[in-house]
Amino acid sequence: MPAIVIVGAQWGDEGKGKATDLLGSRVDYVVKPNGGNNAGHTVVVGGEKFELKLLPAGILSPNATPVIGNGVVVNLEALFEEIDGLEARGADTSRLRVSANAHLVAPYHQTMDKVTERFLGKRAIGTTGRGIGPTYMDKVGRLGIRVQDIFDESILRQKIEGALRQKNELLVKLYNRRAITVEEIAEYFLSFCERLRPMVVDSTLLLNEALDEGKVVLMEGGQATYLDVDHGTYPFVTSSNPTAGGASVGSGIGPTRITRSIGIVKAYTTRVGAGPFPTELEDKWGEYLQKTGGEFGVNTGRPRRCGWYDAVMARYAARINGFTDYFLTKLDVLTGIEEIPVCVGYDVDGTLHHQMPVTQTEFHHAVPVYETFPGWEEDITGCRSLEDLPENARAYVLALEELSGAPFSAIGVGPGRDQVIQVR
Ligand code: 2SA
Ligand code: GDP
Ligand code: MG
Repeated sequence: MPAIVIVGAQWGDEGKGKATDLLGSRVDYVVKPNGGNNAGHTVVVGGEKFELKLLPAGILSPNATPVIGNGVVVNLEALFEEIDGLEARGADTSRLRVSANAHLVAPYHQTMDKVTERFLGKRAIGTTGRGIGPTYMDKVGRLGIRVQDIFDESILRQKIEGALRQKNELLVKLYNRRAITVEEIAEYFLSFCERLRPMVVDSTLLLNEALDEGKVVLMEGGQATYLDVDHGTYPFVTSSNPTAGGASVGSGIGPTRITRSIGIVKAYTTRVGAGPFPTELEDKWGEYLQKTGGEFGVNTGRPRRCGWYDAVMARYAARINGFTDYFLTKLDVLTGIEEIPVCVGYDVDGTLHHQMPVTQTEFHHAVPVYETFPGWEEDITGCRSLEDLPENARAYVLALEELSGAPFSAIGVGPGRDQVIQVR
């Protein structure tokens, strides 16, 4: 009954989509437990590039059933747009199941997201503008609208009315926008009923029964540990729990059933959006990593900030998520760099830290302490075993493993499905 969870160990875009795809042929269900269409997962199959947003990347695994879990916030317009796009390219999306308890993103959530960011000014989070934060706010504030609600028109209208009362106050009085009517929102949601109905299930029953039958369930976390609203660089985070514990809540699979927790970590670090980033490079190396690694948002196209590998962050992520192993990705991007610095600790106002500092202020003041490793020139994209790697690349990988708090079980050497070194 193995339930496996995949978690981003940094600020996202570590290659979780590829990792899911890699495991896809060995799993029966792939469930997305958190986030929404703020995610962006790239999978390259046979040279063809697929970009998944709201759908789990597991939708591309022909034998797996993809599930949108209860912890996800669903934009129905985006959902059907994505389904249609995939179908047009020949993918089969007919197995997709959606939790009756997942919350829905309404058009007013997107408005609130954008307006709030504008009002925050210099303190803006740099959200994706997809309405994710406001939808989770309504969920926790008990003003949310769930998938199941749109199949009961009278309940739907009552809920919309409750949600709009407070929103319209804000929109009209504070944000100088027009009031939204119950009718327009009800109409919007009801227009999706017919298409959505056959997909809606009790996803916790489906997944737990599958585990009872000995099937393999993969939980595909969106975003990442440092974007977690509890464990990340708050307030510069998303509004869900993209960590292993959050995957349990967001899919209804009890923690005792999770047998493997895989951290996905890039051989360097990137971040999109605002917030502290100790190893960020604002020099030619930052530009080099961005260009060579193709570091641009899948969803918004925003350039990603780039920096060296941060082992302090990796150790913290291993602790928070109880990682059993790591997939190291994008090692090939470092090819050609003469000397590769790795952050092994922080100097915070004169004090050396080997673990994450406790406070936000300390993390903002953290100056990386680097250890430097010799680079390699050889093309490694064709390597398929540790022995195939040039000596310096192998030494770099082994050093990172030693510093990161969990063993490396796979190493990515290119975006393709087969460009991977299986270590164990
Ligand atoms: P939000 O929209 O409320 O979740 O934004 C809050 C913060 O979370 C960050 N965030 C992300 N960071 C990296 N990748 C994400 N997905 C896309 C991708 C991003 C894109 O895969 O490239 O296309 O821009 C993602 N989603 C949310 C966000 O930048 C804020 O810092
Ligand atoms: P996710 O959000 O964690 O799924 O990651 P994204 O898809 O947003 O970004 C990761 C990017 O790196 C994608 O363009 C992948 O195709 C690419 N990628 C994944 N693994 C590797 C790797 O080992 N090498 C290279 N060069 N690219 C990779
Ligand atoms: Mg991404």
